[in-house]
Amino acid sequence: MNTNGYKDEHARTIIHIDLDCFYAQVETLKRSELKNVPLGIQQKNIVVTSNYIAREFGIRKCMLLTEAMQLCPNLVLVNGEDLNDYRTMSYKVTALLQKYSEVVERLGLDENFVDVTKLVEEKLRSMNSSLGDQIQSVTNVFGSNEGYCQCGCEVRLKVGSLIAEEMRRLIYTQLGLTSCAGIAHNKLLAKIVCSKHKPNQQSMIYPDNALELMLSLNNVESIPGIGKATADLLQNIGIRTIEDLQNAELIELKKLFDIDKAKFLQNLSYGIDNSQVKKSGKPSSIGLEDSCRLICAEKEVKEKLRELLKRLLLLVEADGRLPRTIKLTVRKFDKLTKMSRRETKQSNINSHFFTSGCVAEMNPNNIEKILMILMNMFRKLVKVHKPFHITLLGISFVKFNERPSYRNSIASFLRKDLEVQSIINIENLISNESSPESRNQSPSSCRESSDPESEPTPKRSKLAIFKRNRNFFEYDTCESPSKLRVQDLQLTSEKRENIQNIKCPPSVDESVFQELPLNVQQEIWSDYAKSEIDSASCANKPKKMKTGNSILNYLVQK
Ligand code: DCP
Ligand code: MG
Repeated sequence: MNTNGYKDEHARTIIHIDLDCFYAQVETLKRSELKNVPLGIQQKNIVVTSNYIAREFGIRKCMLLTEAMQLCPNLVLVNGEDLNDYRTMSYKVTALLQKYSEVVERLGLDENFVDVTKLVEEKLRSMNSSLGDQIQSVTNVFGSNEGYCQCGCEVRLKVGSLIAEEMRRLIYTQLGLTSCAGIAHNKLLAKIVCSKHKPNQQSMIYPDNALELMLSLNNVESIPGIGKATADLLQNIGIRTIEDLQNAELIELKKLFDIDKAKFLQNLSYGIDNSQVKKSGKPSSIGLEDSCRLICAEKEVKEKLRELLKRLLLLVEADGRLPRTIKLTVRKFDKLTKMSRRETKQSNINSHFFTSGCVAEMNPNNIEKILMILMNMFRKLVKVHKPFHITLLGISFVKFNERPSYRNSIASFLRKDLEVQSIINIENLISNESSPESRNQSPSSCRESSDPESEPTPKRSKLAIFKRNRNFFEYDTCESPSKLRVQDLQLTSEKRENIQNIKCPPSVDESVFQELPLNVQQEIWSDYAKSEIDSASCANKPKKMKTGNSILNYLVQK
């Protein structure tokens, strides 16, 4: 077996917990009359999830509302665009799991990995034999091999199963939620096996059935850790199935990925995953930003920043930590080139500004001092004595000190996780939108999109999001002379000859692209061209489109 020299260690015991039809369960807890009806959770024109009664009618996650209603005309719909209750419940679940191990990693809102290796060892020391019967009653065991591994993993996994059962019971009795669990010696297998028996069940896999489990998956994209972008790259060299990836020559994979990623991907196809369960912590930054109509005066900048800062301070208050670095983001619009560019600057900030812990009690002088720091940064980013045009302002706090009284306390943990808002844009954001890919990310250090805390945001069409986030579309109706009109943004006639060169980049939805104004199309195309040049200059690196914070980022099909 080609395992690229990695040893598949069985020393750990990992439990993956996934709540059943999460949003639907939370809504049912609020309204018990929903319990026995087919229930769909609606975001815009999509049913993001449904309870298991509805699933019997063929309703699937992220199905169009019209299609779902055709399948089940009696479907009861509840709007699920406000994620607050889901987020609160999600943190309660994680807090319960932390009773079993300090190593708990959140994945999205309803999944957690728990490394129970230590607990299993403790239990084993205090337990005596006859575990077999207990396991069989509660746990589905995946696979046809009954091989015997010398290292003792089988008994450890049995104890892990008992712990998983207890966890699920606790989640049910304390919070009223049913869940599934997967038990394995690594994260990858735990997550995959978890999905084998649903709902309200648990499944375990012994290491010698890993290959069988991997081969039960339809294609490489079904492997947690391989997203659409990687799957597309693999497909280009003819790798589609798990077997294809297992049998691929490393030299072929190295044409697409660096050597570590190439080995990592191939190992996944064998069920080998040495990545650790990473203890989830607080978000690394809390921020807000707002795409604004054209701002050309310092006074306007200050007012906008004041407004943003006030909102941001409420988020910081809810988070509970004391910020010590502040970052300003501006997007400058160049009237000549009709291009926009984001720039940032950061500065240390006195944590004592925030010690009151409550915005209402915060010394107004401190708010003014923070504003002064921001304006100083702004003047470093923008030559204010010359005409300038700003189309976006953002503030974030990026480093924190723990508030002493909250350190290690459950109360601290249950404070809201704010990174979602931090991902930025008051008007509403897409950067943290959980695509199936990001939900699929899981077990590795080689994630394609890196935020394990990411959670789904209400669904919205890409064009709608784009329109909402960019005020370009509103300029033609605005009356203020300071505001740019659409005509101002159009390409001048001399530049029109370049239009032929503007194409819709691959991965961008052509129909959306065609609806955009020419200047925006041009910006997208040039962002794409630049990302191509960047990646061409990094030989041997994976060719992943670097969209950063550009418009392109809004439109790339994930
Ligand atoms: N979700 C979403 N968009 C998706 C997938 C899920 O908004 N593409 C939301 C709704 C789900 C929640 O995230 O309730 C958790 O996702 P799961 O994939 O775990 O789905 P469920 O928990 O609803 O169902 P299951 O019982 O299959 O786990
Ligand atoms: Mg779930």
